Amino acid sequence: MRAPRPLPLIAALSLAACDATSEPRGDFAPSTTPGGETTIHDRTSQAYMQPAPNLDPETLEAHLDGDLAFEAEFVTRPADINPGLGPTYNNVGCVRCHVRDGRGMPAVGAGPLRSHLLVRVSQPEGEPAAPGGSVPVEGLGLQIQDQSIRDATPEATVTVTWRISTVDYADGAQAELQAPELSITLPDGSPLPAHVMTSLRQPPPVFGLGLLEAVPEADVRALADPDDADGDGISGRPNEVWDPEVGASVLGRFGHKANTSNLRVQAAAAYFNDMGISSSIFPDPDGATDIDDETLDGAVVYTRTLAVPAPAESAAASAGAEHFRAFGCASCHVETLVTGRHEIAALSNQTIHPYTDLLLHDLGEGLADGRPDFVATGREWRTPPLWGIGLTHTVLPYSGFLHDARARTLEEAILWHGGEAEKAREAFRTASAPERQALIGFLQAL
Ligand code: HEC
Ligand code: HEC
Ligand SMILES: [Ca+2]
Ligand SMILES: [Ca+2]
Ligand SMILES: [Ca+2]
Repeated sequence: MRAPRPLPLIAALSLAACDATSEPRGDFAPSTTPGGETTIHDRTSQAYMQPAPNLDPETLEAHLDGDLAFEAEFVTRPADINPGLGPTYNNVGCVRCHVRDGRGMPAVGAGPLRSHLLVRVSQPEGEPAAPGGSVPVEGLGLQIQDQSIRDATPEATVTVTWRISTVDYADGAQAELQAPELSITLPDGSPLPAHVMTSLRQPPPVFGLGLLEAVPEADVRALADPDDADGDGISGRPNEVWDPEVGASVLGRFGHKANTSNLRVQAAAAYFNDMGISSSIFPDPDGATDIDDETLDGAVVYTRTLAVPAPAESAAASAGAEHFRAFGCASCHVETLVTGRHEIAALSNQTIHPYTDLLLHDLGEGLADGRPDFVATGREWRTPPLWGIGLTHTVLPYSGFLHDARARTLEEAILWHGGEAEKAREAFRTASAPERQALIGFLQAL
């Protein structure tokens, strides 16, 4: 049974009242400025790679310098340019994984892990690497580096195979889902010990992130409802993560489990863990660093100041936006946030439409990785932003959705939702084909 929905009627009436020359957008159409004044109009494969149009000349220059840092490819020491790769690593440059500043490519079919994705590891018992954090695995740490420079050995070989299942829509149509199964072999040929917890992760897009960093902490915390006091089945809670610069636990915002506090720590961790590049935040054991703070801050300012693409003009998007709300998607994928003050003026006081609450939600057994990360349980994930998601396959064909890129389409991504999102998924699964199509049309217009 469907709840009565008076709002579409009003929308239809107000549309009917418009004269034929006015905008075809209804009340539910996605905002044309999802990134506030940082919004750009670009629906090409370059859409995620543009500087925010409202940067002052000095910040634009820093952004363009940062672009070079993001594109830099590191090599084995000694070398004149970009030395210090490894000894073990996952890939050689930021943009090698965040392809065109978007996602990476999942392994296609069975085979060795493409080095765009990476595997986090930890074990249940022992001394955490940071207060309240995960416990490193002997010989592997918290992440498997499956590549190495010539004088070193990759930590393991990772192979992905796909387990296929099917879901029936209420109208009899069927969808096929695939989930990754990891097979990990250590250099001596032995399998990973059974107590090691693993989590496959894909790189998320990196545009619009400075805006998410600029949302006041109190506003994020105000969206949390850890005990589901309002009884809508959706809780949502913040991750509390160790910040190595502050030396304290703070709100987590970035990464699939919101296990990182801000973009500076995120970039330093990416340099260190993904490429073996040490910096002032994560130096080598002897205190040496591969890059200086200027390079680190270049990559940081770059990921802070990438523009958000505006949605496509689409008649279908309006009806789909209505379903997005009616199905309960917007309870987690929160449509509107307002940024506070940020050191980059262009990011301050912007009304944005990221479709995220930056909170952790239990999405059920199907998506669970069983690997806790700070406060996040093995079933919890941070709501990812959905702005620009309709451009995913324009930017990189065959890239996937969800934390491990398992979903080949937006439909598959929705069908994997469970736990707190089970009601929303069921609303989608039991909707008519035209309603489902309208919702997908809305997401594709973003
Ligand atoms: C080996 C591939 C790889 C490389 C190289 C890499 N990343 Fe990432 N990046 C990832 C993955 C995977 C995640 C998600 C990590 C997680 O949630 O555990 C991520 C997450 C991020 C995020 C958080 C995005 C969000 O929405 O929460 C930022 C920012 C980021 N990377 C920036 C960088 C920068 C800057 C560099 C270069 C210094 C870089 N990355 C290099 C794979 C990579
Ligand atoms: C209870 C909170 C919640 C609700 C309700 C919810 N989602 Fe999500 N959504 C999430 C989380 C958390 C993830 C990330 C899961 C993962 O990566 O494994 C996600 C992932 C997604 C993704 C993939 C994003 C990406 O970048 O790969 C899409 C698309 C999506 N949701 C759409 C929807 C739609 C459409 C609805 C309504 C039918 C919905 N969601 C309802 C929390 C929610
Ligand atoms: Ca190094
Ligand atoms: Ca490691
Ligand atoms: Ca609630």
